[in-house]
Amino acid sequence: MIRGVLLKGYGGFYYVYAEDRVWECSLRGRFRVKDQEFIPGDRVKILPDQENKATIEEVEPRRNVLSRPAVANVDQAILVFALTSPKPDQNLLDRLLVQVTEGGIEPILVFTKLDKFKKAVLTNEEGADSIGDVYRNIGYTVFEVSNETGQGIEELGARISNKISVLAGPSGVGKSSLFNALSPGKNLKTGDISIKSKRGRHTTRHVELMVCAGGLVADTPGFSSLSMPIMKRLELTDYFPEIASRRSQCRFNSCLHDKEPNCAIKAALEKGEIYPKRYEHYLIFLQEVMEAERKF
Ligand SMILES: Nc1nc2c(ncn2[C@@H]2O[C@H](COP(=O)(O)OP(=O)(O)O)[C@@H](O)[C@H]2O)c(=O)[nH]1
Ligand SMILES: [Mg+2]
Ligand SMILES: [Zn+2]
Repeated sequence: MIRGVLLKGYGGFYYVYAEDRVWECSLRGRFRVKDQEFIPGDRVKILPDQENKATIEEVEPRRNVLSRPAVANVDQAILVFALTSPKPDQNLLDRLLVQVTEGGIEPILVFTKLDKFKKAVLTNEEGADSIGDVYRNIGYTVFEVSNETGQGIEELGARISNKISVLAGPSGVGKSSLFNALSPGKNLKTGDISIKSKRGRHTTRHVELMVCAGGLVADTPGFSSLSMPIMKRLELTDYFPEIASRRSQCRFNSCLHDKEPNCAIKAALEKGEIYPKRYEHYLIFLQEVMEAERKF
């Protein structure tokens, strides 16, 4: 038997990537009886039959599962935003960072269209850090790339090989272009926003993993907003590294870093050690988390 990864299910068959090629697989009868649902990313053992055909004999337990789109065993989420056109939506970016890390998945930030935006993106006043530096300083892994000139693509490719990744980010930022830049020769449609939006959100069902830069990558359709995961209000700081590292210095253990006295986070904010936008988003998300808490 050969170990492989399920890329997609389509038309009653499952397509499995193993030993550098794609196998068209059917299921063993016992799997059908169990009505087990297989999703891209599932690690399977297949028994080759003829040519490129095989049967799935075993499925390994999942390490994690991402929903919307459903992908199993995700090693990392590549959050894609453009440096310009469209301007990066930092609320959405911070929201995705919370969601992804809450799901136990490592985020990688990729800012595209570097060719269009050679100068640093100023966050506040002149001389402020570029958006890439903002997130690098907090401790995230950041790449700035151009899908046009290929700048930064090789370095990102090295981070993708031998891993299962999902691409997420709003539409128009260059996710499909990034996929193409990472795997020249296999063209994914780019810039087809009008065609895509006709099919709308239902395209999420057809998520598939594709071989890209020596790894497996799922290109997800664009989205514009997402709600906070259900959690306790005090847990939100777990997903803001710059708050998590300072919260033990607050006067109260239960400090929410909002209106409490002697708050180390507010002190750091005043000293310019925490980015105001990040803190602003923390407060917005805190409100959402508390509202969801009340409903339970
Ligand atoms: N100048 C420039 N244009 C880009 C870059 N990446 C994508 N684009 C353009 O941005 C538009 C949207 O790209 P697409 O890959 O379809 O975005 P998606 O909706 O995230 O998949 C297309 O017209 C691309 O040609 C880049 O790095 N530089
Ligand atoms: Mg696309
Ligand atoms: Zn505090």
